Amino acid sequence: MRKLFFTGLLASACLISPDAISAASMFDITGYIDGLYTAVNDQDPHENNKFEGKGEIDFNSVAMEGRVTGLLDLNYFVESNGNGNGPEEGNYFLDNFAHKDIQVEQAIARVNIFDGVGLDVGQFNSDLSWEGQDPVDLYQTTHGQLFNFYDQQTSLYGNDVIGAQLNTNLKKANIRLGVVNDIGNAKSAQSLMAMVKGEVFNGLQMEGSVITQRHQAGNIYDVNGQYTRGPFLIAAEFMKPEREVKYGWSSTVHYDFGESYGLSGRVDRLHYTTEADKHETTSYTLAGIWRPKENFDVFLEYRAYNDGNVNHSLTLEALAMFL
Ligand SMILES: [Ca+2]
Ligand SMILES: [Ca+2]
Repeated sequence: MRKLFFTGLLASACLISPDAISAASMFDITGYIDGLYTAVNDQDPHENNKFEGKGEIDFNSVAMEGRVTGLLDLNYFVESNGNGNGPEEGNYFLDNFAHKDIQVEQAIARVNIFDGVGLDVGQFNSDLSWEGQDPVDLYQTTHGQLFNFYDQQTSLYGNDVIGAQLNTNLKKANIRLGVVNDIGNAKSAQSLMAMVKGEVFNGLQMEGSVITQRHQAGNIYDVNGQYTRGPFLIAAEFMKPEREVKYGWSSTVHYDFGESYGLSGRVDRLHYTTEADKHETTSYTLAGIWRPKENFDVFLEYRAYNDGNVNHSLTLEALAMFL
Protein backbone atom coordinates (compact mmCIF):
# COMPACT_ATOMS: atom_id res chain seq x y z
CA MET A 1 0.00 0.00 0.00
CA ARG A 2 0.94 3.64 0.11
CA LYS A 3 2.18 3.55 3.67
CA LEU A 4 5.32 5.45 4.47
CA PHE A 5 7.56 4.28 7.23
CA PHE A 6 9.62 6.46 9.47
CA THR A 7 12.52 5.11 11.43
CA GLY A 8 13.82 8.16 13.23
CA LEU A 9 14.95 7.60 16.77
CA LEU A 10 14.60 11.07 18.25
CA ALA A 11 18.30 11.67 17.67
CA SER A 12 18.07 15.14 19.14
CA ALA A 13 16.90 13.64 22.45
CA CYS A 14 20.32 12.06 22.75
CA LEU A 15 21.63 15.51 23.64
CA ILE A 16 19.31 15.80 26.62
CA SER A 17 20.08 13.12 29.20
CA PRO A 18 21.04 9.44 29.57
CA ASP A 19 17.39 8.65 30.44
CA ALA A 20 16.28 10.26 27.22
CA ILE A 21 18.83 8.21 25.32
CA SER A 22 17.42 4.93 26.60
CA ALA A 23 13.80 6.01 25.97
CA ALA A 24 14.64 7.21 22.47
CA SER A 25 16.53 4.08 21.54
CA MET A 26 13.59 1.85 22.53
CA PHE A 27 11.06 3.23 19.98
CA ASP A 28 10.67 3.97 16.30
CA ILE A 29 8.10 6.75 16.11
CA THR A 30 5.86 7.40 13.12
CA GLY A 31 2.94 9.73 12.64
CA TYR A 32 0.83 12.04 10.54
CA ILE A 33 -1.43 15.08 10.74
CA ASP A 34 -4.45 15.05 8.47
CA GLY A 35 -6.66 18.06 7.67
CA LEU A 36 -9.86 17.50 5.71
CA TYR A 37 -12.22 20.07 4.18
CA THR A 38 -15.57 18.87 2.80
CA ALA A 39 -16.94 21.40 0.33
CA VAL A 40 -20.01 19.35 -0.62
CA ASN A 41 -21.57 16.16 0.70
CA ASP A 42 -25.05 15.51 -0.71
CA GLN A 43 -25.49 12.43 1.48
CA ASP A 44 -25.19 14.45 4.66
CA PRO A 45 -25.62 18.21 4.23
CA HIS A 46 -24.32 18.66 7.81
CA GLU A 47 -20.93 17.83 6.30
CA ASN A 48 -21.01 20.69 3.79
CA ASN A 49 -18.37 23.39 4.20
CA LYS A 50 -16.74 21.66 7.17
CA PHE A 51 -13.20 21.14 8.45
CA GLU A 52 -12.05 18.05 10.32
CA GLY A 53 -8.68 17.18 11.80
CA LYS A 54 -7.00 13.94 12.66
CA GLY A 55 -3.59 12.97 13.93
CA GLU A 56 -1.82 9.80 14.90
CA ILE A 57 1.40 8.93 16.65
CA ASP A 58 2.70 5.35 16.64
CA PHE A 59 5.31 3.99 19.04
CA ASN A 60 7.02 0.87 17.71
CA SER A 61 9.41 -0.68 20.16
CA VAL A 62 12.75 -1.64 18.68
CA ALA A 63 13.41 -5.38 18.62
CA MET A 64 16.01 -6.34 21.21
CA GLU A 65 17.24 -9.79 21.98
CA GLY A 66 15.39 -11.42 24.85
CA ARG A 67 12.55 -8.84 24.82
CA VAL A 68 8.95 -8.83 23.63
CA THR A 69 8.25 -6.00 21.19
CA GLY A 70 5.18 -3.79 21.18
CA LEU A 71 3.21 -1.27 19.13
CA LEU A 72 1.04 1.54 20.48
CA ASP A 73 -1.01 3.73 18.07
CA LEU A 74 -2.70 6.79 19.50
CA ASN A 75 -5.24 8.78 17.46
CA TYR A 76 -6.69 12.24 17.85
CA PHE A 77 -9.81 13.45 16.00
CA VAL A 78 -11.61 16.76 15.99
CA GLU A 79 -14.54 18.16 14.04
CA SER A 80 -15.11 21.90 13.96
CA ASN A 81 -18.88 21.91 13.54
CA GLY A 82 -20.01 18.33 13.14
CA ASN A 83 -23.21 17.08 14.68
CA GLY A 84 -21.22 14.34 16.41
CA ASN A 85 -23.96 11.82 15.90
CA GLY A 86 -22.11 9.31 13.67
CA PRO A 87 -21.87 6.87 12.11
CA GLU A 88 -21.29 8.77 8.92
CA GLU A 89 -20.31 7.07 5.72
CA GLY A 90 -17.52 8.27 3.48
CA ASN A 91 -15.04 9.71 5.93
CA TYR A 92 -12.99 8.64 8.91
CA PHE A 93 -15.71 9.22 11.47
CA LEU A 94 -17.33 5.85 11.11
CA ASP A 95 -17.73 5.13 14.78
CA ASN A 96 -19.60 7.18 17.32
CA PHE A 97 -17.24 10.07 17.74
CA ALA A 98 -18.31 13.28 19.37
CA HIS A 99 -16.66 16.54 18.39
CA LYS A 100 -13.27 15.35 19.50
CA ASP A 101 -11.78 12.13 20.69
CA ILE A 102 -8.47 10.62 21.74
CA GLN A 103 -8.23 6.88 21.54
CA VAL A 104 -5.91 3.90 21.34
CA GLU A 105 -6.10 2.43 17.84
CA GLN A 106 -3.64 -0.40 18.36
CA ALA A 107 -1.90 -1.83 21.43
CA ILE A 108 -0.07 -5.02 20.57
CA ALA A 109 2.49 -7.16 22.36
CA ARG A 110 4.49 -9.24 19.87
CA VAL A 111 6.11 -12.41 21.09
CA ASN A 112 8.65 -13.99 18.78
CA ILE A 113 8.08 -17.74 19.13
CA PHE A 114 10.81 -18.65 16.68
CA ASP A 115 12.21 -17.17 13.48
CA GLY A 116 9.34 -16.09 11.21
CA VAL A 117 6.57 -17.05 13.66
CA GLY A 118 5.16 -14.54 16.10
CA LEU A 119 2.18 -14.22 18.42
CA ASP A 120 0.35 -10.86 18.46
CA VAL A 121 -1.78 -10.17 21.53
CA GLY A 122 -3.94 -7.12 22.16
CA GLN A 123 -5.95 -4.74 19.97
CA PHE A 124 -4.88 -4.57 16.34
CA ASN A 125 -6.00 -3.75 12.78
CA SER A 126 -7.42 -6.92 11.24
CA ASP A 127 -6.18 -5.88 7.74
CA LEU A 128 -9.21 -7.73 6.34
CA SER A 129 -9.81 -5.61 3.28
CA TRP A 130 -7.60 -4.40 0.46
CA GLU A 131 -7.77 -0.80 1.59
CA GLY A 132 -5.71 0.18 4.58
CA GLN A 133 -7.07 1.82 7.68
CA ASP A 134 -5.05 5.06 7.87
CA PRO A 135 -5.17 8.03 5.47
CA VAL A 136 -1.50 7.41 4.63
CA ASP A 137 -2.59 4.02 3.18
CA LEU A 138 -5.22 5.46 0.82
CA TYR A 139 -5.02 6.57 -2.81
CA GLN A 140 -7.83 9.08 -2.23
CA THR A 141 -9.51 10.86 0.66
CA THR A 142 -12.36 8.50 1.52
CA HIS A 143 -12.54 4.79 2.12
CA GLY A 144 -14.47 2.65 -0.33
CA GLN A 145 -17.67 0.77 0.44
CA LEU A 146 -15.94 -2.56 1.13
CA PHE A 147 -13.68 -1.15 3.83
CA ASN A 148 -16.67 0.72 5.28
CA PHE A 149 -18.70 -2.51 5.31
CA TYR A 150 -15.99 -4.24 7.40
CA ASP A 151 -15.82 -1.17 9.60
CA GLN A 152 -19.56 -1.32 10.25
CA GLN A 153 -19.32 -5.03 11.12
CA THR A 154 -16.60 -4.46 13.72
CA SER A 155 -17.74 -2.65 16.83
CA LEU A 156 -14.26 -1.21 17.38
CA TYR A 157 -12.70 1.68 15.47
CA GLY A 158 -12.08 0.90 11.79
CA ASN A 159 -11.28 -2.79 11.29
CA ASP A 160 -9.80 -3.22 14.75
CA VAL A 161 -10.19 -6.47 16.68
CA ILE A 162 -9.15 -7.62 20.18
CA GLY A 163 -7.58 -11.02 20.75
CA ALA A 164 -4.56 -12.97 19.57
CA GLN A 165 -3.15 -14.09 16.25
CA LEU A 166 -0.31 -16.24 15.03
CA ASN A 167 1.60 -14.29 12.42
CA THR A 168 3.88 -16.37 10.20
CA ASN A 169 6.20 -14.90 7.60
CA LEU A 170 7.40 -17.30 4.94
CA LYS A 171 9.73 -16.29 2.13
CA LYS A 172 7.03 -14.67 -0.03
CA ALA A 173 3.88 -15.13 2.03
CA ASN A 174 2.31 -14.00 5.26
CA ILE A 175 -0.16 -16.29 7.08
CA ARG A 176 -2.29 -15.17 10.02
CA LEU A 177 -4.59 -17.24 12.21
CA GLY A 178 -6.47 -15.46 14.95
CA VAL A 179 -9.03 -15.78 17.71
CA VAL A 180 -10.61 -12.47 18.66
CA ASN A 181 -13.69 -11.20 20.49
CA ASP A 182 -16.77 -11.48 18.27
CA ILE A 183 -16.36 -8.51 15.95
CA GLY A 184 -20.03 -7.54 16.36
CA ASN A 185 -19.76 -7.82 20.16
CA ALA A 186 -21.97 -10.93 20.47
CA LYS A 187 -21.96 -12.10 24.09
CA SER A 188 -19.48 -14.84 25.06
CA ALA A 189 -18.54 -15.44 21.43
CA GLN A 190 -15.34 -15.34 19.46
CA SER A 191 -14.55 -14.62 15.85
CA LEU A 192 -11.99 -16.78 14.07
CA MET A 193 -9.91 -15.17 11.37
CA ALA A 194 -7.52 -16.51 8.78
CA MET A 195 -5.55 -14.70 6.12
CA VAL A 196 -2.96 -15.65 3.52
CA LYS A 197 -1.26 -13.03 1.42
CA GLY A 198 1.80 -13.10 -0.72
CA GLU A 199 3.57 -12.33 -3.96
CA VAL A 200 2.45 -14.61 -6.79
CA PHE A 201 5.02 -13.20 -9.20
CA ASN A 202 6.96 -10.00 -9.49
CA GLY A 203 4.47 -7.13 -9.10
CA LEU A 204 1.38 -9.23 -8.32
CA GLN A 205 0.23 -9.61 -4.72
CA MET A 206 -2.82 -11.69 -3.76
CA GLU A 207 -4.68 -12.05 -0.48
CA GLY A 208 -7.46 -14.31 0.73
CA SER A 209 -9.20 -14.13 4.10
CA VAL A 210 -12.16 -15.22 6.18
CA ILE A 211 -13.55 -13.94 9.46
CA THR A 212 -16.47 -15.48 11.34
CA GLN A 213 -19.09 -13.77 13.48
CA ARG A 214 -22.35 -14.83 15.12
CA HIS A 215 -24.72 -12.03 14.09
CA GLN A 216 -24.96 -9.22 11.52
CA ALA A 217 -23.61 -10.28 8.10
CA GLY A 218 -22.16 -13.57 9.43
CA ASN A 219 -18.92 -14.97 8.05
CA ILE A 220 -17.15 -12.77 5.53
CA TYR A 221 -14.90 -14.15 2.77
CA ASP A 222 -12.61 -11.86 0.81
CA VAL A 223 -10.12 -12.18 -2.01
CA ASN A 224 -8.14 -9.28 -3.41
CA GLY A 225 -5.05 -8.56 -5.43
CA GLN A 226 -2.95 -5.74 -6.75
CA TYR A 227 -0.54 -5.46 -9.63
CA THR A 228 2.09 -2.74 -9.72
CA ARG A 229 4.44 -1.90 -12.52
CA GLY A 230 6.54 1.25 -12.21
CA PRO A 231 4.18 4.18 -11.56
CA PHE A 232 1.05 2.13 -12.37
CA LEU A 233 -1.15 0.21 -9.93
CA ILE A 234 -4.35 -1.73 -10.46
CA ALA A 235 -6.19 -3.50 -7.65
CA ALA A 236 -9.39 -5.52 -7.36
CA GLU A 237 -11.34 -7.00 -4.46
CA PHE A 238 -14.29 -9.37 -4.12
CA MET A 239 -16.12 -9.83 -0.82
CA LYS A 240 -18.77 -12.45 0.02
CA PRO A 241 -20.62 -12.11 3.32
CA GLU A 242 -23.06 -14.74 4.54
CA ARG A 243 -25.99 -12.35 5.03
CA GLU A 244 -27.14 -8.76 4.41
CA VAL A 245 -24.96 -8.29 1.35
CA LYS A 246 -24.92 -10.87 -1.44
CA TYR A 247 -21.48 -9.75 -2.60
CA GLY A 248 -19.40 -6.65 -3.12
CA TRP A 249 -16.52 -5.72 -5.38
CA SER A 250 -14.11 -2.87 -5.84
CA SER A 251 -11.39 -1.81 -8.25
CA THR A 252 -8.77 0.91 -7.93
CA VAL A 253 -6.40 2.29 -10.56
CA HIS A 254 -3.59 4.69 -9.71
CA TYR A 255 -0.85 6.36 -11.75
CA ASP A 256 2.05 8.55 -10.55
CA PHE A 257 3.13 11.33 -12.91
CA GLY A 258 6.69 11.79 -11.71
CA GLU A 259 7.32 12.36 -8.01
CA SER A 260 4.85 15.20 -7.47
CA TYR A 261 1.54 14.24 -9.05
CA GLY A 262 -0.79 11.26 -9.05
CA LEU A 263 -4.26 10.34 -10.24
CA SER A 264 -6.54 7.66 -8.75
CA GLY A 265 -9.88 6.19 -9.75
CA ARG A 266 -12.04 3.73 -7.81
CA VAL A 267 -15.33 1.98 -8.52
CA ASP A 268 -17.09 -0.14 -5.90
CA ARG A 269 -20.46 -1.79 -5.56
CA LEU A 270 -22.41 -3.62 -2.87
CA HIS A 271 -25.38 -5.87 -3.71
CA TYR A 272 -27.67 -5.93 -0.66
CA THR A 273 -29.96 -8.88 0.01
CA THR A 274 -31.97 -7.92 3.07
CA GLU A 275 -35.72 -7.79 2.48
CA ALA A 276 -35.98 -4.17 3.51
CA ASP A 277 -32.94 -3.19 1.56
CA LYS A 278 -32.82 -5.01 -1.78
CA HIS A 279 -30.74 -2.74 -3.90
CA GLU A 280 -27.27 -2.00 -5.17
CA THR A 281 -25.06 0.88 -4.13
CA THR A 282 -22.25 2.02 -6.40
CA SER A 283 -19.64 4.70 -5.89
CA TYR A 284 -17.25 6.31 -8.35
CA THR A 285 -14.27 8.17 -6.90
CA LEU A 286 -11.71 10.28 -8.71
CA ALA A 287 -8.79 11.87 -6.86
CA GLY A 288 -5.85 14.03 -7.87
CA ILE A 289 -2.78 13.97 -5.63
CA TRP A 290 -0.15 16.71 -5.42
CA ARG A 291 3.01 16.14 -3.40
CA PRO A 292 4.70 19.54 -3.03
CA LYS A 293 7.08 18.18 -0.37
CA GLU A 294 8.44 14.69 0.18
CA ASN A 295 6.27 14.15 3.26
CA PHE A 296 3.23 16.25 2.36
CA ASP A 297 0.29 15.19 0.14
CA VAL A 298 -2.68 17.25 -1.01
CA PHE A 299 -5.73 15.37 -2.32
CA LEU A 300 -8.71 16.73 -4.24
CA GLU A 301 -11.46 14.11 -4.44
CA TYR A 302 -14.77 13.94 -6.25
CA ARG A 303 -17.10 11.06 -5.39
CA ALA A 304 -20.48 10.08 -6.77
CA TYR A 305 -22.48 7.63 -4.65
CA ASN A 306 -25.53 6.04 -6.25
CA ASP A 307 -28.04 4.27 -4.00
CA GLY A 308 -30.97 5.03 -6.27
CA ASN A 309 -30.25 8.72 -5.98
CA VAL A 310 -26.90 10.11 -7.05
CA ASN A 311 -25.10 11.93 -4.25
CA HIS A 312 -22.00 14.01 -4.98
CA SER A 313 -19.17 14.95 -2.66
CA LEU A 314 -16.08 17.11 -3.07
CA THR A 315 -13.27 17.03 -0.50
CA LEU A 316 -9.83 18.57 -0.09
CA GLU A 317 -7.27 16.94 2.17
CA ALA A 318 -3.80 17.93 3.40
CA LEU A 319 -1.75 15.11 4.86
CA ALA A 320 1.62 15.65 6.54
CA MET A 321 3.61 12.52 7.38
CA PHE A 322 6.53 13.04 9.71
CA LEU A 323 8.54 12.11 12.74
CA1 LIG B 1 -3.18 3.68 12.49
CA1 LIG C 1 -15.53 -0.68 13.16
